[in-house]
Amino acid sequence: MTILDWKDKLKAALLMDRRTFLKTSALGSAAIAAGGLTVKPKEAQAFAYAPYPRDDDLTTVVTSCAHNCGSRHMLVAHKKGDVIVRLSTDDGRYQKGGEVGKDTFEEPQIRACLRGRSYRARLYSQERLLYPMMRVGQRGEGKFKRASWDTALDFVAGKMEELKAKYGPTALLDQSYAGASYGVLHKSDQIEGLLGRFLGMYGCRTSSWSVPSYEGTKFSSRITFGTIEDGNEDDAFAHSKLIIMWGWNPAYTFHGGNTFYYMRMAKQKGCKFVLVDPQYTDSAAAYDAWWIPIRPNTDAAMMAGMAHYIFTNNLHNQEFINKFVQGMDEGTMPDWAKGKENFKDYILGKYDNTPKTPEWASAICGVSPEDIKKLAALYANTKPAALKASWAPGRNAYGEQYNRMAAALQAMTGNIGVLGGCSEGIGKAWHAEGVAYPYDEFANVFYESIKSDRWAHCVLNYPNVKREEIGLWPGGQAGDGVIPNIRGIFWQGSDWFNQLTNINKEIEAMKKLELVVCNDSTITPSGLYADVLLPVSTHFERHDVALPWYKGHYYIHRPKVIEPMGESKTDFQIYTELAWRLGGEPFGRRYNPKANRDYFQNPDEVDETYLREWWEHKVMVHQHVDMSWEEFKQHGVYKFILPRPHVAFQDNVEKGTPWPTASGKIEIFSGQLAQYDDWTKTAYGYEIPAIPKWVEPWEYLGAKDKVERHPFHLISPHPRWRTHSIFNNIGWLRETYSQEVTINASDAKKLGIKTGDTVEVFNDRGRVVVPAYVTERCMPGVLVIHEGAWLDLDENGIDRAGNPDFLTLDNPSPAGAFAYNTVLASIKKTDLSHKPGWDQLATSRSHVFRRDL
Ligand SMILES: Nc1nc2c(c(=O)[nH]1)N[C@H]1C(S)=C(S)[C@@H](COP(=O)(O)OP(=O)(O)OC[C@H]3O[C@@H](n4cnc5c(=O)[nH]c(N)nc54)[C@H](O)[C@@H]3O)O[C@H]1N2
Ligand SMILES: Nc1nc2c(c(=O)[nH]1)N[C@H]1C(S)=C(S)[C@@H](COP(=O)(O)OP(=O)(O)OC[C@H]3O[C@@H](n4cnc5c(=O)[nH]c(N)nc54)[C@H](O)[C@@H]3O)O[C@H]1N2
Ligand code: SF4
Ligand SMILES: [Mo]
Repeated sequence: MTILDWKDKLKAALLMDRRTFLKTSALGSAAIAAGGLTVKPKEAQAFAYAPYPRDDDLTTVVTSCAHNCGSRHMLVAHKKGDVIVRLSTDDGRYQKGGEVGKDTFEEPQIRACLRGRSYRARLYSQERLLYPMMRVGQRGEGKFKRASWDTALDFVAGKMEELKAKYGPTALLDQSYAGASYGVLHKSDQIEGLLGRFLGMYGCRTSSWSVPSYEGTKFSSRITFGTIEDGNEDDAFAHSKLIIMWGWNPAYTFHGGNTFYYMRMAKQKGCKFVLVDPQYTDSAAAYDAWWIPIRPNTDAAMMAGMAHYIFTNNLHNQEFINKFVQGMDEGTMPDWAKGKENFKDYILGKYDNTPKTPEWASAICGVSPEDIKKLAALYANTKPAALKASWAPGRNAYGEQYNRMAAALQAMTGNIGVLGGCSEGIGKAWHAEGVAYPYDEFANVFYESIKSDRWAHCVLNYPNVKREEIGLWPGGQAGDGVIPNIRGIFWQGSDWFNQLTNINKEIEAMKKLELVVCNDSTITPSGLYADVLLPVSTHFERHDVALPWYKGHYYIHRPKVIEPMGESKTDFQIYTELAWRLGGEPFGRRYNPKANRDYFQNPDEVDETYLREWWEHKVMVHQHVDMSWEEFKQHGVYKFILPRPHVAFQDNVEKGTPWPTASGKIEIFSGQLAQYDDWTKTAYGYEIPAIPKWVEPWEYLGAKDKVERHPFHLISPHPRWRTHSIFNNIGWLRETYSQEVTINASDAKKLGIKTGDTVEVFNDRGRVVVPAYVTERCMPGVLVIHEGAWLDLDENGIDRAGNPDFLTLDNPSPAGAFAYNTVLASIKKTDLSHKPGWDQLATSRSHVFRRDL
């Protein structure tokens, strides 16, 4: 069927009575376009009814929003028949004892943000994947043909067998990620996810060990505190007298559902706010913060300057240091390491004759010595004070040094383990019961594991790859030091092709692969590069329980609100069915012990059993919850009332509980790092100092020779209007922003650039085209482009959408940090045009995509 035929059908449909048309149009169009159907798709009624239904015509279902977004808020679906007609959010009445308007300090509402409230537009979007699709054009071209589930799964299973037999147990790369990890059952992610369990059990899996968000920060938390649970719950912020937002913009990038609310409580009680960031953010505006613009990637140097001021003015808390810290100074070094470097002597310049004075730091970070001293004094003298060292400044070359340096400041001022202080770091707080399916010896089995964004390097250079180049995890099951021979990629809950570093290198590596499988509910940029697209039902179309994202102490029930759209299935259904196909009943049952073969058709009962058992055996027993599963399902939300605000390490400080490190102390001097002799045999690959130090990043404004070539430092924070790449295609949100590059007014003036001009931002790795936004809110020498735009290449390989990952570096920072914010680039006006998103092309794109080729 041609597009013309399709248009005729559409015209005819428009003449039908509106209700009948709506029943057949949204999915029907795809069905018609696909032509010659063998399986009758479920009729979907997507859009609004006429007349618009009154509230009492609608059924109300409490559920939650989803994805890797910084929080977990309530959504309330109002539906008629099988259609969600509108979405609302918490208004106080959905918790036990709740009523409309109830919103207390202990139990604030969990109200959705602008993205969550737009979710209906995503659910019913033009880019929604409804049927299995198989590639007919080149990778990246976006030409697919609809296939039956049988054909698609047979193809995938056949290829898996072939690749495993030919290339061994490392041939398939697991690139699942956190798109779906905040539910207890339908999970994606590298460790607990459904894909990892499936490929590991199958006996062919290279896993990806580093997380884009905070691998450097994670390293720092583990090395320093022995745990990533170094966070407070949000309400602790209300007790701070000083909050330093270091590379943190909670007005955009939530790290908890009600953080902003509690920070407002603090403000009302007179808390002072500081922002250390190359940009003046909306958070700074909201709290009237003192803005300290800093050159990107120089945070560890500025913090060293603060430490120098604090030590030399005797503002540190020596009692806290002596009791709880290892290696802060000579007196707190362990006996076995007496001759080794300690932190204070490094700061005072004993080892390199360079005292890390505020003046020394100022030359690197661009902040005046006076401001460094003033902030150091303010932080050391205000009690309690929260230095919230966020992740973005650690998403850099040697980013872990920034977080370790922050931990040193938090420790020397005694702001750890006290209400109103802060030891984050990673900031994971309250412990949730996270997994409802078997998490046993088969979970997270891998044959080799590499640093996630080095896959392209590994594929392009195989077999001439050194283990340290890819961060090879020691002791892989395929043999220690075996370089994985990657021939296929699986994406689940990840749009990593669009989101990892140095996309042009990925495009090259893609050409060498023999199998690319993408499970998603939406057509994504990664999907365009896949061989097989498997349509996944969203969290509105399956049964689960939602978990908070790092902070928050509640569970939200996620019932199946509507039937799965088109022929979509859950990831669990897909991998269970593949397991049966690959290994018959033994594999099928081992993978999903509660399911029979018919799980692919009817998952509801099995899913309910997993969830109920999780609630009854884990939540009710381990967390002493007395609400029954049935009652929970009725309420939709369970909130824990904590006996006191959750503050990390409070027991360590108040009761002397040891930290989970080898020494039982906060390790500013890391015993573990001090003892490695061959770094190439560690996953880090290269040396990491045993104490926090300023280490020059590969690219930054202080790298004189490189700056001559590309004079701007580009950072790429997370957008308010998207969760990474998710929601990029939502018209409502699109109306509120444009993907643009932010540039300082004086820089723009020199280059003749005005707001709205189309510019090219480029370096040796790639080129992107975006409109410019000229402002004083970004410091000179710095450019800002938000991550997550859906790549859209022109015929010369230039990205017209403005995805900064065409410019980022994939070099491995030793501790595993992704170096997203370590980028030098140039900017110039251009005649090329910017494409503000596929949404503008959505209709035509989905016709091309779905038509019968
Ligand atoms: N709306 C929204 N919220 C989200 C997400 C999302 O996609 N959208 N994603 C979630 C996820 S997965 C993550 S990992 C977190 C990320 O959370 P963060 O890492 O905290 O967030 P970013 O937005 O990357 O950056 C925060 C601030 O750091 C600044 N910054 C960048 N580089 C530097 C630097 O070198 N030094 C200093 N001092 N500041 C710097 C930026 O200008 C920005 O204002 O957010 C979560 N929350
Ligand atoms: N330049 C730059 N790039 C960055 C960053 C940066 O700061 N700068 N930040 C990085 C960070 S911190 C992160 S976390 C990554 C995020 O990178 P990704 O995790 O790749 O980003 P998302 O856009 O969240 O993609 C998740 C995908 O999962 C899909 N999905 C959601 N639910 C399900 C489900 O149930 N099943 C399946 N199969 N799929 C589902 C969504 O539709 C979406 O396509 O981006 C990184 N990229
Ligand atoms: S913060 Fe996240 S969970 Fe909350 S409404 Fe926004 S997108 Fe949804
Ligand atoms: Mo992230």
